[in-house]
Amino acid sequence: MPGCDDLEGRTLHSLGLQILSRKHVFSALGRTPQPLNRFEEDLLLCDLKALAGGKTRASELLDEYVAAWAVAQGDEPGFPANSEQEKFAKVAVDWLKFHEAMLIGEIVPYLLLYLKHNPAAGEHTEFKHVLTDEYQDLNKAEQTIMSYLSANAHACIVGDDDQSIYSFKFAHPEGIREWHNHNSGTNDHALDECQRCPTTVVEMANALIAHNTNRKPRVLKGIAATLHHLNDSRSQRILWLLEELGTPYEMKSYQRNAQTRLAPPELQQAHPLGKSPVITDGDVRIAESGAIVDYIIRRYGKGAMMPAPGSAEYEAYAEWLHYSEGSAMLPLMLNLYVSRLKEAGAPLHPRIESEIANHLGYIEGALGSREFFVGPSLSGADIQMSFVAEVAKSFGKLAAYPNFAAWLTRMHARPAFKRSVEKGGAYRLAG
Ligand SMILES: N[C@@H](CCC(=O)N[C@@H](CS)C(=O)NCC(=O)O)C(=O)O
Repeated sequence: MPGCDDLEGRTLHSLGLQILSRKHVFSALGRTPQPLNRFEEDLLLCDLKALAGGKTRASELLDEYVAAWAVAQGDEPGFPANSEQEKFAKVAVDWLKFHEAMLIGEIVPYLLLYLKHNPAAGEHTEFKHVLTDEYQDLNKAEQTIMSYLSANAHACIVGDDDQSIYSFKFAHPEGIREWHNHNSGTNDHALDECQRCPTTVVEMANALIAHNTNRKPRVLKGIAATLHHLNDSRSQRILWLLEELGTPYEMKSYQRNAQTRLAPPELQQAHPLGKSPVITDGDVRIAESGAIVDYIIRRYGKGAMMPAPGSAEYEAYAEWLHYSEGSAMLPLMLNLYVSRLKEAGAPLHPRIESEIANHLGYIEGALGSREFFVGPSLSGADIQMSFVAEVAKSFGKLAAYPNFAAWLTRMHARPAFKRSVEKGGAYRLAG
């Protein structure tokens, strides 16, 4: 990408040290940005202990001196709060000047001091783009530095005032909330969708952050879909798909009635048809396997498990997604139901048998020696066609179609399929 070699990522301290090391900055501040080592700090404390009334007090006062600028939440470094601190700070700074040294904790306040009192300095226009990450964790003085450095640049701040964890370092999360007030024309991009955690975790986070004070109310969304899974059913393939993608998901289990094999009435709360699979995902609710496979892959697949739209392979992929339930399952389901009629169903069987043979023969030929239905790797087409093969096998009809049978064995050997069976409960069609 053009210009990417000019990008630099660094901490504010290292940037500060670099700027303070410039000759013109040195002559403006009169301080040498040579960080004082820990063991050298001991010498300073020894020299100042008489003034402070003991070495321990000297150490405390030194800490107070470097923290003062951050504690005060001001944009002026130092801010001694009382005469003891003021006297100590003055002598400490003289000592540091004499020894041509600087405390690490002075780098940021001195950078601020320099930028504030030298508005015409080149550093104010040095950068074209300034991107600050975790803005909510900077204290006010650090945020002021970033606004000086980006006043003439494109500024981008990234952060979340709900996640400010550095209160002990005087972080100023208000800075991100108030950014609009000081920067007209700001473009806000909300990142309200959690890409990592399932919905329950996000709901817990929402409940927790609702207690934060002074926040702008907003609700995080989880991106996980919920699969309403009926044991021993077509929804097994959706579980398998979710396991293949490794995307977070939630599963609500429903058990078939042991006698009737029908789904329990609760499934109607997920979808009026009362059948499985159903997925719910925010405002989305889908109750048809092919459409579910298509949605999940587009929504969570990050380009995997489907051919590029517009390609010839994509058309074949879409055809298999529809074909499975739209055509291939019909004679297999008729076989299931008509068999229950025993003798009464006999006149229908020849047509059912020939249609089953028609479809399985077609699938066998289309699959040929291919490893997968479409393209060089597993796709939604394989997921969607698996139930056809499983049901055909359960009727003892798959062995006559060796390509399709071997393909099913390969699919069932996949670790994600095995995981889906562990998660979904006993699946009679897996055998
Ligand atoms: N074509 C639909 C069929 C859905 C369907 O019939 N699911 C069956 C499970 S394999 C079901 O829920 N049966 C229970 C019932 O009808 O009570 C799909 O593929 O999603």
